Amino acid sequence: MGNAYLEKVLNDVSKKNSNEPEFVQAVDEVLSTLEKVIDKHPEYQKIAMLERVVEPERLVSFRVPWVDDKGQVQVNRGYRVQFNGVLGPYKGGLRFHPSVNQSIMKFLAFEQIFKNALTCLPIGGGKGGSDFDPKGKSDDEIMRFCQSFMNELQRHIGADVDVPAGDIGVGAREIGYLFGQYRKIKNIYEAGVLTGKGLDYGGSLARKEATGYGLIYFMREMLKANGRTIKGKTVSVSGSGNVAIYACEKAQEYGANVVAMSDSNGCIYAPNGIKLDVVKEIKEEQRLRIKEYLKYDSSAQYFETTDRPKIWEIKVDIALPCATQNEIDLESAKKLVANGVMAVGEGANMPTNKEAIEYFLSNNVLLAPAKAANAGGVATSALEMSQNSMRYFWTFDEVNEKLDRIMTNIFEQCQKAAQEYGLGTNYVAGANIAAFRKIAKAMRSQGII
Ligand code: NDP
Ligand code: 2IT
Repeated sequence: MGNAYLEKVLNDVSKKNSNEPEFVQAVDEVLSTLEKVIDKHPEYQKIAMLERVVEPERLVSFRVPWVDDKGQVQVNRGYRVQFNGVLGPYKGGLRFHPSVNQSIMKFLAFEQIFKNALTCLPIGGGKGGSDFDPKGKSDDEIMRFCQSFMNELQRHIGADVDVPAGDIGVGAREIGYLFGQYRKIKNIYEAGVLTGKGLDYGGSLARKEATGYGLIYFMREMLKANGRTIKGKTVSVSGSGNVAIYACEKAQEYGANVVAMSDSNGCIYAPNGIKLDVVKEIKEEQRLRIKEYLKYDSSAQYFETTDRPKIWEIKVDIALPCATQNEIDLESAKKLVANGVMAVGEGANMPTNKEAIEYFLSNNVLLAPAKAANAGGVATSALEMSQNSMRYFWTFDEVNEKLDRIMTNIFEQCQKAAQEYGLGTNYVAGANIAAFRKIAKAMRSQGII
């Protein structure tokens, strides 16, 4: 890094958080693209702009005891990170997955600040979750866990304070149990305290589809700006959860041939095109493994995950990582490039590690960065908050049109910032610069807090 101030802050972050590799990675990825912006603003050092941006405003960690179906008490750890509230109430999802720890929570909350800034809606950055593993749990166990989690979380959230939503392992079912418990404890119908709610009690139409659809809207704009289209392209989508399913749906609608999807156990390859209704039935209804897909499509093949996901070895024009962080490393990136990949769209948060990002960019692969490309989910959450405030709701088409406009605008911001700084089609840097400028400006206006 050419800027001494940036270098110092990054070194300090690495030292202070040496046991938080994902968090340090996320900070490094942002700071390493901000050199020219920081050069332009020497005054930032005196007001410790970067030191403040990398330090969470608040972080809570709490005990979550719950009783399993056998009557045994289990204990998990819950978190909420309220990273930066300069642009609005803290906003970001809850992740329930055994891998959750403070490093993962902080990296996700940090990314969320920038993503939320790009939406141009009034939302700050936060994230939370637990190391609870929802796999194999009964519906009753999920409910008891969510209730216990909310017993503590309710002290820290509110429609104008901090508004959680879903993420890995947290969907409409979990949000329903969380909302019910919040309402019971607080004795208030505060619809805007959570987003991703069911449509029958304050949820927004198109929120379920928003992250996946938004990713494809961003991809459409990125390809258009480079004289290409999605139509007729071969696509792989990792994961088979909320983001993956609706990215697949919109890509298919745009005329792509989606040939592969996955879960943590392995991937399916369906050269004739994924039958999405089957995936929805397996994942949204039955909550089973993706391998079950073979029962419904005799031309499909299944590859078990070993040391790294097999899905990136499949030849495609467009790869859409929609599962989890660091799912594409340098080795996988090399396979994708060798197979002629033209574009990568990050539906998951930080799915591509730093070496893989650099490899894609230096091989002229168009890369749609997570902070920008998957912002459709949180943007539509903010639209859910608006509807709740108005005590009104918009139709599916109204929300979807707003989402499309927001994603198009996010792409334009990334493109403009990249052009302004002579970075060509490096939308990774473009996204970071556009978001950082907005956050820094607001932080300066609000004084040293
Ligand atoms: P879901 O829980 O609905 O689905 C997650 C999918 O990813 C599942 O197929 C899961 O497989 C797979 N997966 C999760 N962890 C791993 C892992 N460690 N290794 C391999 N596969 C894994 O989550 P979402 O679809 O909501 O989230 C997916 C990604 O998108 C996450 O990175 C999330 O942060 C990001 N995101 C989500 C948004 C949203 O609105 N939901 C918004 C923006 C980003 P398995 O079932 O086997 O665990
Ligand atoms: O990573 C994300 O942006 C999300 N999980 C969605 C957050 C939200 O508040 O809708």
